[in-house]
Amino acid sequence: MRELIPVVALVGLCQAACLAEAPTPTFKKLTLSDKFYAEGAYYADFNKDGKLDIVAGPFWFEGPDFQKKHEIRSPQTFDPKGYSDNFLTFTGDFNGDGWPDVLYVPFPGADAFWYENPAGKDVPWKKHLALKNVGNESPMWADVNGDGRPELIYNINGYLGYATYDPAKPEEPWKFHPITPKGGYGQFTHGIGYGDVNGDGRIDILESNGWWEQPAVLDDGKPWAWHPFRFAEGCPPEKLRRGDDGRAEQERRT
Ligand SMILES: [Ca+2]
Ligand SMILES: [Ca+2]
Ligand SMILES: [Ca+2]
Ligand SMILES: [Ca+2]
Repeated sequence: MRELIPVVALVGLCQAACLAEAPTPTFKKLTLSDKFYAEGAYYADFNKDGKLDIVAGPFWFEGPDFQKKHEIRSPQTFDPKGYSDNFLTFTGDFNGDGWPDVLYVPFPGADAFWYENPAGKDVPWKKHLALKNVGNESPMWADVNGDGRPELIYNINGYLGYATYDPAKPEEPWKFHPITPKGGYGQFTHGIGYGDVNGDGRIDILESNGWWEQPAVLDDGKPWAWHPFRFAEGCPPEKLRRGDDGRAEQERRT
C-alpha cells in the first residue's frame, strides 16, 4: 500500500499535465469532387500502404493527400437538390482475403451491394448482393454481437435488427437478425442509436423513445428486452459514445 500511493499520485500528475498541454486541433478542407455522387463516405487502407484512404461515392482516394482517385463502380452523378443512390458507405473485409471491401448502403428500401477490392489491381471492383430492401434513413455500423466484425443495423419487413456477413461465404447474401417484435418500422424510419446503455459490455440498440437490451446469450429471432425512455423530443438519438466512466453517453446529430 505504501508503494501504491506515489504511483496513483504520479498518474494524477500526468493526467493533469496531458490535459494542460493538449493542442487545439486544426483542420484543413480538401475538396474531393465538385459533383454529387453520394451522401456517404468512409475510410480504409485500400492499397495496404499503411496510409488511410477515403471512399466517397464511386471512387476511392489515395491518402495521405487524396489527390489520386480510383474507380470502384461506374460513376453516376445526381441532382444536388435531390438524393443519390448511396446514402451511407462502410468498409470491411467481407471475403476475408485481407483487402478492405466497400458496402454501399442505398436509398432507403433499396438493395445494398458490396464491392470486392481487387487486391491492389486498378480494375473495377466485383459487385456482390449484400442485403435486399434495406429500410431506415440512417443505418448504422457497429460490432453488435462482439465477434470483432461490424454489422449493419437497420430495419426490414417491420423488424429492427442487424445483419452479419460470413467471410467464408462471400457469394452468399448477408443474414438479418431481428431484435424486436414486428412493429411500425418502415422504409423511411429515422434514427437508430447503439451503445452499451447498462454497462454490461454488450451493445444495446436505441430508438427515440427507449432502448433494446442485448441479452447475455443471443437467441436468434427472440426479441431483446425493451426499456422505455424518452431520449429526445422529436429528434432521435444517433448513437452513444463511451464516456470517461466507461458508460454510454448520448450524442446527437445537430
Ligand atoms: Ca492507403
Ligand atoms: Ca476483401
Ligand atoms: Ca460483430
Ligand atoms: Ca448493454
